[in-house]
Amino acid sequence: MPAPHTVLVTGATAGFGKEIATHLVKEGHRVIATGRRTERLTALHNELGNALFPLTLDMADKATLRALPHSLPEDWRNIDVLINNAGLALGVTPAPDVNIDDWETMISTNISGLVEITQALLPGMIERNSGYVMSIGSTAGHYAYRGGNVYGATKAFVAHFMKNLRTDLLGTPLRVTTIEPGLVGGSEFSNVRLRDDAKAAAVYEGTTPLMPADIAETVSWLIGLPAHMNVNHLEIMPVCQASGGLAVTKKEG
Ligand code: NDP
Ligand code: 8X3
Repeated sequence: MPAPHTVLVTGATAGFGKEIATHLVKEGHRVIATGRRTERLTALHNELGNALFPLTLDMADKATLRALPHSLPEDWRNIDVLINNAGLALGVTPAPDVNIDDWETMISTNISGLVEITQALLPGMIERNSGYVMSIGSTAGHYAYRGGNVYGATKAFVAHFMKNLRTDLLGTPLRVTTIEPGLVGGSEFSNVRLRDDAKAAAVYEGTTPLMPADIAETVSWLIGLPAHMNVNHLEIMPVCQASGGLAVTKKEG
């Protein structure tokens, strides 16, 4: 895939997505930046200029997702790279006490929205014989932890959907990758999840977490790899993090 590319980044109003969009525009790519918060997309457009196309898009809006890319201006329709980044965790409440609406929101955003937009863009990529689908999974999709319940399961879905997609696309030049980060600060992820800014800040206290710029750098590196190379999945943690082993409960006395 020769540069520059047309890249669609979901969830570009904050965190990883905003950093990825900014990084890629500065590298000379054209970026469609999406999210629900229009004012943030407008600000990004004002900052980065016409190499960025702001598109207000709710990942729960299936009809709009299905109409892509034909609903875009003609010179933005040939999308080379899809970055499935939009997503969220809501709560760390153990399953019996959880608000089921939070589970539904995570499923509709992290799974349903992701599969809708991916399917909508694949025919064009196949027709042009060129394309890259990259999704942001999570270490939470591999390692179970208390309160991770549906969030972790949505990310396990993302990783496996991407593996199956790659199998379906074998014989085409399309590339498929899941990036699976661990602890990343500098985004709104924990503020959204914990609904409490002080608790969110405490998650990162005393750590040197990954930052959105690290994820953007990784995305850029992946896009620039030779066309015959496919990284299937890439797990990334900060040095201060490792998996924690299994839990055991013991009888008292
Ligand atoms: P942020 O909360 O900072 O950003 C999330 C982005 O997703 C926002 O731009 C938000 O836009 C968008 N989004 C959420 N819901 C919707 C929706 N219904 N429709 C459209 N856009 C939506 O989080 P991060 O940048 O940290 O997270 C980005 C991705 O990385 C997520 O998928 C997350 O699960 C994953 N991840 C995060 C890690 C971390 O530690 N931070 C680690 C591993 C993975 P808006 O609200 O404007 O719609
Ligand atoms: C975010 C990483 O460990 O907070 O996906 O679930 S974690």
